[in-house]
Amino acid sequence: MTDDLASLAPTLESLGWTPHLQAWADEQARGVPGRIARASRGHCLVFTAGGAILAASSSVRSDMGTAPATGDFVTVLHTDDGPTISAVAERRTALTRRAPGRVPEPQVLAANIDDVFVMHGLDRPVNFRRLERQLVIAWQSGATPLVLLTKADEVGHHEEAVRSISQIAPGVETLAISTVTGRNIDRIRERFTGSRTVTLLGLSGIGKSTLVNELSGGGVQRTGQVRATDKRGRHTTVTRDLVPLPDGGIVVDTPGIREVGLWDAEEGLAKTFPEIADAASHCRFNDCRHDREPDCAIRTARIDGRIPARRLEHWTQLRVELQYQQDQLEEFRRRLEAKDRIEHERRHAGPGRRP
Ligand SMILES: Nc1nc2c(ncn2[C@@H]2O[C@H](COP(=O)(O)OP(=O)(O)OP(=O)(O)O)[C@@H](O)[C@H]2O)c(=O)[nH]1
Ligand SMILES: [Mg+2]
Ligand SMILES: [Zn+2]
Repeated sequence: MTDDLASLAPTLESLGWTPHLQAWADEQARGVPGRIARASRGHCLVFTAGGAILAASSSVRSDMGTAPATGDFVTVLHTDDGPTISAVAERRTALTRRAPGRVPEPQVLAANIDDVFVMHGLDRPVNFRRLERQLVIAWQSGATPLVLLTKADEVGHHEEAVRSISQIAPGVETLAISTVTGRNIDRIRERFTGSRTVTLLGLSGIGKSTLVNELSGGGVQRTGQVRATDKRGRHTTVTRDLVPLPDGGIVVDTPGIREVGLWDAEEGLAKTFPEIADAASHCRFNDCRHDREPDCAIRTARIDGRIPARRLEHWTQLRVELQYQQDQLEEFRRRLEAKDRIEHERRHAGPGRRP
């Protein structure tokens, strides 16, 4: 059960605490160091040298503009109102998506991670577009993506799926795994050493928590059956939990996510579509729109068949999405500023000057 997380007592070193972080914590004047095991609205479960503690985090939200996320290194201050997160250390890496909803803002799914396991169930057809989106945010995070095809025991021929994914995920290791037969579980286990932190990403019901339990050798995380009719998961996991493994390494279990909105992901996009990014750098014009411009390397590569039409179409759509996002953010900021200005003027205009 997930509540077992609070009973774990990993050392700060095993969680990745470094002399560099210690120097940072010392600068914070007060507060005990720790790493966030689970971030919820308003409070976080934090692993500290003295065990796991529940700390309020609302003040940080307003003071620093950084909402603490699972995996963050923090300091916790014991105040009259109880433990409160007083500071969040700069993130080494962060898996970030656009938060669902109308307001353009980022949401950090996991911080200070080394690998992102992008997971798909072999019990249903692989959705290439979803996979590419996940790879964009995985690459953008600064961590290394790896594709895991789960439930290999349920299908006879997974070689074909692995092959087709290798084609659309160049440079990304792809493994078919099964927690039932143990296929490739040792290969995965090998990655978990020291304080190496891996986060899982994928739809509900594909076996994320089952893998966590397999790696941790116990039932740390609750798992749930998928619906037999359409293989849909039941959103069993509802929090992002940092689980230290007994033999080293740390895994972040996450709730299944369907919507992978991009947030500031130009670099991740280029790494996910390297053949297109490479061609783009050879266009005659720096601001080539890859439309009717002369000497457009992308168009040439497309005609030569070096860039598949489906890939180019998806890349183009994702670029448009990023641009739209940027425009929306600027518009949003402009409106906020205007609102602040009106507010400011209203406060500073004396009563006599009111119309
Ligand atoms: N056959 C087979 N079933 C598996 C495997 N891994 C997980 N399952 C089953 O898939 C179902 C869903 O597993 P979970 O681990 O709860 O899935 P999850 O990705 O954590 O789902 P959410 O928490 O809802 O996001 C359970 O019934 C598991 O027993 C596998 O390798 N093979
Ligand atoms: Mg789960
Ligand atoms: Zn071009």
